[in-house]
Amino acid sequence: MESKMANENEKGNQSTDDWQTGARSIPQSAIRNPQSAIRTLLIATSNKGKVIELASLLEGLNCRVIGLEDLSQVPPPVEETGTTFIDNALIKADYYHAITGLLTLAEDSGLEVDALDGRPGVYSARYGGEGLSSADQIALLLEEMKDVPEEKRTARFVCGIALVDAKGEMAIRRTFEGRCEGRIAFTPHGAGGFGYDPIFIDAELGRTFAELSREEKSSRSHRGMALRATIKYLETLLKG
Ligand code: ITT
Repeated sequence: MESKMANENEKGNQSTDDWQTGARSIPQSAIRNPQSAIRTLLIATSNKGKVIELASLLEGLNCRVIGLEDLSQVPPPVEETGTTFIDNALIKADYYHAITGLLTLAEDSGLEVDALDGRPGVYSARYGGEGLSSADQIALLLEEMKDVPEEKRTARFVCGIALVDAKGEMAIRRTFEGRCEGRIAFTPHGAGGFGYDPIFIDAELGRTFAELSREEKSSRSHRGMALRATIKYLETLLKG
């Protein structure tokens, strides 16, 4: 497993009073008091495909998992200005933690294609311009790759996860990374997953991510790998 962990420094300082969570999710006291907020985990992503994959793997944890939609006011997205997946995951986790005061998990991920010098990389969500559908992005990528032979179609999915929290005066900032090697198909295959899944062929299984069951994808994927390392850390954090 190629996961790594890093300790970081201080947290953001935006007021937690500006934002509230919906009645069905967290009591107000949980937001304003970091001690009681420790057992609510905010998954800070607006990508529904990610939420489905993350939530099912986090089920066994001794905490309440909520998403951005459980906040009564969903904060506007933060600009992802980092040059690495880890940088961007930290930007998002810091931002949503500063707003809510909750233990926050954010994730940044994408596809690195060797024949395109690592593109779309951290720009995977915005590849081809803001608002393009996944189907359009796939068509664009296949067009860019149309003259690239099979042996040069190597690629990988990379996922950076950041966990941010505060325990009393102590700031917690941890990061985890996962990778999955594969290659870009000539045409899309499969109906599962999301994003670039229909054109990413897993190097070991020889099928696209969109052809895998949810369990198979989790066991192989960049996100599953990074999340398993995150969960190990969370199990200790939530005990203490
Ligand atoms: P948040 O920032 O709200 O989490 P986002 O979709 O903008 O959502 P990213 O900036 O991390 O997320 O972009 C990741 C993009 O990379 C995502 O939109 C997909 O196009 C692609 N991607 C990441 N993981 C993937 C996966 O498992 N399968 C297919 N495509 C994936």
